[in-house]
This record gives sequence, structure tokens and C-alpha cells, in this order.
Amino acid sequence: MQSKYLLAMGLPLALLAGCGQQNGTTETTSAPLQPVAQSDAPAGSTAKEAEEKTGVAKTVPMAAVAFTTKLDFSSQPSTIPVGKPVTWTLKISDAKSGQPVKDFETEMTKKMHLIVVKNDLSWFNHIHPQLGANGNFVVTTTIPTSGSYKLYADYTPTGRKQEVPQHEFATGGAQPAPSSVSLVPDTVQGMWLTKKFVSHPEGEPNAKGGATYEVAMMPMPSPLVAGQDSMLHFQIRDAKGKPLNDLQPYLGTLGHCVILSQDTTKYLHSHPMAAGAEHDMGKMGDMDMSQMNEAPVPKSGGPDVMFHTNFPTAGLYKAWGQFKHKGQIITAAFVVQVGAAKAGASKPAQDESQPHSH
Ligand SMILES: [Cu+2]
Repeated sequence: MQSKYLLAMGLPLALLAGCGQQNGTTETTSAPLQPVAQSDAPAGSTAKEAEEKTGVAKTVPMAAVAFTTKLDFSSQPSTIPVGKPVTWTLKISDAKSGQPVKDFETEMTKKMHLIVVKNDLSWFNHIHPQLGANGNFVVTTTIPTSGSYKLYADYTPTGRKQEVPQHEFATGGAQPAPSSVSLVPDTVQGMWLTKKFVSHPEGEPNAKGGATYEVAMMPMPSPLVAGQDSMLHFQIRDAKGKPLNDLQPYLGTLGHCVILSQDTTKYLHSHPMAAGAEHDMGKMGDMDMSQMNEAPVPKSGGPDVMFHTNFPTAGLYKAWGQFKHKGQIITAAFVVQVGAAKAGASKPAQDESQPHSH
């Protein structure tokens, strides 16, 4: 049901489980905790188009899913410096044959979305390696402070499903320390969580001199519950709290939301919901799909940007919403608490592994 619902809105949503890694090679054999529902349809295209383009089998039983590719990470210089540019090469190969994988779908205008976080989730970056003629992805970036980091390489090999292998590294040639994050949930003031953020150039979260914004976020339902269709509703405002209606398209849509679990193993990437789909979470299961098909996903505007998701397990999560305004990126991070599903009250993830009808 959830997948059909997502597709009906042309909504990509990915959820992949973490995996171990050693010696620069990420083993990609862990099964996602939940089927990966995805669509590479451009915003505004219909669910049917999305399904035709990506194939009907959007969902697979959990146990059957494994990554089909592996990620090899290398760095130049090989010892990752602090505060200086470093160039990374990400080589994707077939997990079985070891042959290079060189063809990738374009998703949200890019062939790869690379999320980089410090292992305490205090720092986040979202960058886009370029696919070279040799099939390697290359990106030059800067790690601002010393420590251990984790990256999530989000890509869809042509003819395959989206895969998000993870890789850990540390600055200065150190061994990456295990993640030990202890997030503190943001507290709701009235209906909203409200915080101030400073905009930055794309891919440069530490750049100074950006404008200040107020971003409010409302989780729905509140409190969030594991295994239930949920929504993170962001509202982007200027520094004085006035809602903005001139957000720009960012990577082909109105915003991006990446969510990580506190243990850093669960990665969710969500794109905005179509207008008109918001807020009546109590009726989410009864939504009129034909109406959803007709509502285009907004590409610009604001101030409200809603992300649909489904938290796989109870616990703390950190969500980074990203929006574009006046050519700069606003990265708004919130920590949310997700409660355990009550027996009989939620839809278990397994329900979503059933093939859906069209
Ligand atoms: Cu991206």
C-alpha cells in the first residue's frame, strides 16, 4: 500500500540498511530493512510513467534483497586532510563478477548523490560526484574538522534498483571510530519545531556569510510511530519568521530530505509530496489515488515542503531538509523521536513487500 501510495505521487523514497565495510571496500550484502520503493520519474510525471520507466517490481520481499554492486573508495591524497581539498574516486563494480558498473540512471538530475556525515551526525554534506568516461565517480570536497566520517553513495545502476552502500573513513589516516551518536530530540513549541539556520553554497556547509532563515518542522503523526506512513512538514521562513514563497527548484524539485537513524545504519531519502496530499494523516490509508496522480509535485514556491516517509524502527533519527533560496542552500536539521508501533495499530513493513496491482 505504501509503495503504491508513493508511486501515485511520483515520490521517490529510499530506505536502505547499513552494511559493514573493510579496507575501502563496502560489502553490499546487507538486506534493506524494508523494501526499497523508488521512482526516478521527474517531478510532475505520472506514476504510470514512473513504473514504466523503472519496471513494475518496485518492492521485493525483505530477505531477497541484497545490493548487487560494491563500492570501492579511494582518496587523493590517500590520507584525508582537514580543511584542504581532497579528491575521492568511487568505483562501482558488480558484486558477483567484479566487473565495473558504468551505466547509471539519472535520479533527481544526478547519477550519484553522496551524503557525507561526521560519525556523531553533527555535520552533514550532500555532494555530487561526476561520472567519468572510465565509469568512476570523482568529486573534490573538503572535510572541515578532524574525526571519523561516514558516506552514503546513493545511485541506481541502469536496469537495477537503487543501492546505497556506506563507507567509513577518518581524517589524517586514522582508523574510523565506531559511531556513538547520542541525539537529543528537538522539542516542539506548539505545533512546530522551530530553529534558525544559515544558508550556504551547494556542497559547502561550512561557508560563512550566508543569510539566516527560520525553518519550522512538524512531524506527523506527532509523536511519530515506527512502521506508519509519516510526514515531515517543513516551512521555510525568513530570519524574521515570515514564510517564503520563492524557494527555487533544487535538483529538480522543491527540496530534499535525508534521514539517518541514530546508529547511522538506516538511510532514508525522501522528496517532496504533491500539493494537496498533506496533513490528514488519519486518512492516509484511504487516500484517493486518482486525485494524487493529478497533483503535480511542486518545483518551486513554498513555504511548505512536505516529505513522506516511513520510519522502520523506533528510536531517534536526524533529518536534514535541504532547500534552495536566492541561489544558496538552506540545510535544516531536526532530531525526531520515533515511538514503537503499538500491536495491531500499524502496518508492518512486510505488508509493503506484497506486489501491488496497477
Ligand atoms: Cu543529491
